[in-house]
Amino acid sequence: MTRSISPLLPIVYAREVAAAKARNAPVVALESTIITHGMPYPRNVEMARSVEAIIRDGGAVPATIAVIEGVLHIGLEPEQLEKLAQMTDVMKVSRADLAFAIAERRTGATTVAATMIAAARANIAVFATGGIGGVHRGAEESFDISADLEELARTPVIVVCAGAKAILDIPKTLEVLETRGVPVITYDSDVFPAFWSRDSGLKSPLKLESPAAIANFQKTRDQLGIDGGMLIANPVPEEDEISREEMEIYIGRALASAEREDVTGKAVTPFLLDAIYHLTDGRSLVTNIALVENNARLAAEIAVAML
Ligand code: PSU
Ligand code: MN
Repeated sequence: MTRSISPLLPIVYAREVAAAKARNAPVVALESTIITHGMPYPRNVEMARSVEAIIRDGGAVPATIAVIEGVLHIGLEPEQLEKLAQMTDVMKVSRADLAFAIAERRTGATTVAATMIAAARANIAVFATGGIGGVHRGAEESFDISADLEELARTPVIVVCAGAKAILDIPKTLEVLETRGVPVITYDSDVFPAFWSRDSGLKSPLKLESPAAIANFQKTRDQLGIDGGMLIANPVPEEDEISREEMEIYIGRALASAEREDVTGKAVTPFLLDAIYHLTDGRSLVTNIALVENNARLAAEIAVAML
């Protein structure tokens, strides 16, 4: 581990990430909320390890990001990853509470928004995840819109995801991204994917067919001085998908129990994911793992293409 000499921010780079940065090798950031709040142990840590291995196979270096006892970690050593995956009282930190977790020496898992902030600070241009947060169904009443969308608008990181989960209002999510100037590019498909399903029923705003084209698009944005992030939607592989019609049934039931149990705020996304896991007898988790792995593969290719 390389302890940064900055007296300002407690930040630590994992050995592998520090070495990669020293030789200017491509690095792919990974979030940790998906580990602590998105999947049960031990499947969560198995997923985290396999995603890291896929990024290495793709010629890049993985940097899983988390706050551990007040220190911002850019890359976790294997024992740290294992320990985090087993913990049950980890904060879920987004833009609003990333600094809080550090200042109060807490342990926090970073969401897409907080991971983007940390990645940008560490000069990491590409980040792989499962699904982003978005505009929740019923947002016109609840005002529940993920801070991930605002972060995509302001922080220059390429986020590779499998679209937005159909537990969200996908049309409104795409509208907000358009308003905030975030390019939404579906990889090799005309339709925007819906996480577990390849097709959300909506046309993708933009489409690109190679990692080189994505890297070139980002270069052109830089040349124009356009800041902010971009979203790459990578449809789940066909053999792993669960159809939209089938998911819609489970989503309806999960949303109904969230309403019955009065779940609000940060607890909403983890609650729905867990409810759907049970409703599908664990099949949603198999799909979730497959799509994150698929995104890690593409993110490594993009990071390599950006060199
Ligand atoms: N999607 C998943 N699993 C997750 C999340 C999203 O399949 O764990 C997490 C991500 O970290 C995302 C966060 O940034 O949920 C969004 O939460 P909220 O809607 O509270 O902003
Ligand atoms: Mn929310």
